[in-house]
Amino acid sequence: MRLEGLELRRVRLPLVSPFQTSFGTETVRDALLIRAVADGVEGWGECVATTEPRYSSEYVDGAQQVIERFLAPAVLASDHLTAETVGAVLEPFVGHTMAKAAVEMAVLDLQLRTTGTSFASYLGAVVDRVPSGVSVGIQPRLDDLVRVVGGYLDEGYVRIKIKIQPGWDVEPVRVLGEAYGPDVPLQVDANSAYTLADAQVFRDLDAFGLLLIEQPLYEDDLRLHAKLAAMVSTPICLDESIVSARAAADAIALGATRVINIKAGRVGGYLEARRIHDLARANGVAVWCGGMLETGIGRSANAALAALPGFTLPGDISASGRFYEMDITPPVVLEDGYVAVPQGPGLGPLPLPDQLEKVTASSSWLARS
Ligand code: SMG
Ligand code: MG
Repeated sequence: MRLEGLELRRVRLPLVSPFQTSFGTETVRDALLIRAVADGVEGWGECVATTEPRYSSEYVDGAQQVIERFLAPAVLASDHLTAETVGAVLEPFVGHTMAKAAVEMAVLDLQLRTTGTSFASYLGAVVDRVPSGVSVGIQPRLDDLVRVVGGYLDEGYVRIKIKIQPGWDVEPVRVLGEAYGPDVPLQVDANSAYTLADAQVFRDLDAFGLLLIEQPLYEDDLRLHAKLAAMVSTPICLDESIVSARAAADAIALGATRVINIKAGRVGGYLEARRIHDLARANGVAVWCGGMLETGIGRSANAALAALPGFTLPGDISASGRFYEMDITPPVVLEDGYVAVPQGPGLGPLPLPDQLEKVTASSSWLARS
């Protein structure tokens, strides 16, 4: 294909409640969307970069700028662009995986819509619905946590993940076990808030039969994750550390991870995400699909990714209502604890123009020159 242009659109969606992690509190999702146009067809991508560079080094203003200055001109200059070649076209630019993933995603959606193919069939999805887990932020008090988790269990979520940080770790897990029993699938996510000197915290968590401990240590320290993994019985799962299939291969070889959280945005796109899935599966490493507070665009695409056979644990693919009063697409909903895998052409439903307009903060058009 030859792209006519790319629209970069910034949207601001207020969250239904503040989302606190070990690195900060989000109250609004400031997201960058990309609309790619060719031959009268459009495709949509969503950048998962956050407002501030706290989850990782990328942030949404920076992602927008690197797209405007470098990535968009590169893909717009290509005469034979396909979703499968975007990665190679953008390869000369180092890093910026979230920005690259958003560009590839828009081109992929456009290609799938042009050929009338669903993302699920393109990927080789093996199920038509995926189990839905929910990520629960750090709460002001333990009784708030019990109440909030109870609400999600009532809604039907099949797995609970709680955010932890030093001082909010063993106690919240113990209290949830007391409130809801040992059978509720539970996992924790530290977002790199600990050091190896905190190993005792994780040894103490071993008593609770958690599904996994997500990203306890620094993003760039596979060696220490391998050390910690050898000290505890609960599986260590890496999120931030896995920025590519190469990083995944290293982490697996080092024994740093028994489970991988796959986020297409973090690893440079859905095609790299599938490569990580394939690699993990070949090595007997379980994967699950992470979330970045996506709108219905990214959320729907994640549901299709999670329908691949190696995704054996529930993902952070919750209903739109977990974060948003009103999504920009028809809402992603929970049915008996599952989210449906979109079956129509493209990555999922298109944004609803009225709802999109309401939350748009700015937009710009980058034309082919
Ligand atoms: O989309 O359900 C979601 C959020 C899941 O906890 C979630 N994501 O480290 O896994 C993670 C965090 C990153 C959130 S960045 C604000
Ligand atoms: Mg995480």
